[in-house]
Amino acid sequence: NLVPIGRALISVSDKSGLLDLARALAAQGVELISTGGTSGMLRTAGLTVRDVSDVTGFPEMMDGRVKTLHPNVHGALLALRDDDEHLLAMAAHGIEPIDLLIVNLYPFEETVAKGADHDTCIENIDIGGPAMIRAASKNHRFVTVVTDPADYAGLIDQMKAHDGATTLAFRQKLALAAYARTAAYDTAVAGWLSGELKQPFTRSKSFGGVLAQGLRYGENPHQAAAFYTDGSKREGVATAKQWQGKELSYNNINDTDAAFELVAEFAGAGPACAIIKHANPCGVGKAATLKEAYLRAYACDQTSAFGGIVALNQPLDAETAEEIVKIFTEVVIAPGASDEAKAIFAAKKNLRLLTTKGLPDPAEKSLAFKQVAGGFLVQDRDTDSITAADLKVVTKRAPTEAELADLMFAWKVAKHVKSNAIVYVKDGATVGVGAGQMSRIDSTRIAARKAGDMADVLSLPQSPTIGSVVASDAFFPFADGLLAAAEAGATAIIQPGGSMRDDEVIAAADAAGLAMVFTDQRHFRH
Ligand code: 93A
Repeated sequence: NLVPIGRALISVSDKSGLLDLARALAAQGVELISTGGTSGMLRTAGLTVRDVSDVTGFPEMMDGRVKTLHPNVHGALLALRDDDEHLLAMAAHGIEPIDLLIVNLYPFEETVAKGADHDTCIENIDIGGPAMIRAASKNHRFVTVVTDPADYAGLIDQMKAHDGATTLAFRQKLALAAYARTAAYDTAVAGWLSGELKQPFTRSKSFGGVLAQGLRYGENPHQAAAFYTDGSKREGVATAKQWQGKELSYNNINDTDAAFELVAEFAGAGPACAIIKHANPCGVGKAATLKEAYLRAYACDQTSAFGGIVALNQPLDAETAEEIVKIFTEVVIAPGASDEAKAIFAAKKNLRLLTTKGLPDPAEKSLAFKQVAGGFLVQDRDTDSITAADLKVVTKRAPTEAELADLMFAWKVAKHVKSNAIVYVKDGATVGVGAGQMSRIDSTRIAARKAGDMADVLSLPQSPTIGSVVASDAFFPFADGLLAAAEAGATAIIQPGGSMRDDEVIAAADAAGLAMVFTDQRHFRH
């Protein structure tokens, strides 16, 4: 898979590192072809270079709009070197192969950032550059393409190590970077034009992804919206098969995603179920059967579960389906469903059933985006998890085995609750969830109050938080939150630790006879 480099086309706007690169290529005996500005600079430095107009037989024209857009250039980049017809076409038309393309584009992004006028921005939309980059990238089996001066040194090292050739792995890596570059470039152009025309481009076919479906509306009816897939084919709402019911809405997709990502944390841990409303869990349970897991999740907050989204970590079976249809549920997602279960759902026209081939992998690395005015934030998805061995017991009393199992369960759930998150768990099911509050103590109290409300609904003799354990997604800044949890009847706590007042919080836990463990890991989610 080594391909030697005999001829290179260099056409760069950013001329940094150009001379060193060209000298190194010339020293390897590579023939250089260049566009106007680039060739001028190379010639001034004493290098031998052929003008692209000599290759195309046309002058650069129309203010440089047409320089390299010619079959003698594109044929030279695209021809398959092991295809007889391609070789014959090259011979018939006098096309000489180009093995290396060095291009960086007109500085469109920088021109816009400088506040240039409309016509200047238009003139800085590079056409020939991206065309060549895409051609060379497509043919990376034979052609090497470099789109970033930061890769010049690596290219020269590669050629020195392989007697003037490059490896397929190297060309593949550069081709990926090249397509990412042209994609980002065109996205920048679309973004600028969208601003110029004061028109959003929500429904464009490609928007950092592929248009999967135009949506009736967004979070609210006055917002236009669409659903894009990112090409990753990750198991989840984007790749699920819908069996029945009307089209998913924007909020359905968002909630279904939250539900399935949460229940995926319990892969291999026996049957588990999560019920979601407004992207937060209103109940999560595991049990010996899926039906029991659903009922335990439902029992946490029956009021909120109405019209919710149900996610299961195992294929939907008939007995669970029978339970689910007893109340109004918007969506059920599971890694499969039995024919009997499908038949039970078929009678419920408004219930959507989605099935996948498996569960998403909570440890799979990918990126998460969040928009802010004028830009967006990018971060790794929160893929961290812990085992019991990572926990540090900080109180005099260590958790019992039963408490430990519930603490681990609560911690997994808390990761999927909007901050400030407080989760009470008893015997493998949530009994109180406090989500999205600005103060941790409010989340602690709200969760306990909701648990008390459910005790009334279910005519329980006492609040289910009595004898429960509690997870907090971030440290307790003061002892008050912890004391509120103890007051609600919790006996053990899991939290990251790391507060300035940890000593105070630990002392309060000891005084209340609580067991507390630190995870040294935080799970904010906003
Ligand atoms: O105006 S273009 O889109 N038309 C072309 O045919 C073309 N070919 C290369 N711009 C074109 N380029 C770009 O010119 C390259 O992408 C590079 O950014 C720039 C280098 O021009 P020069 O060598 O004259 O400085």
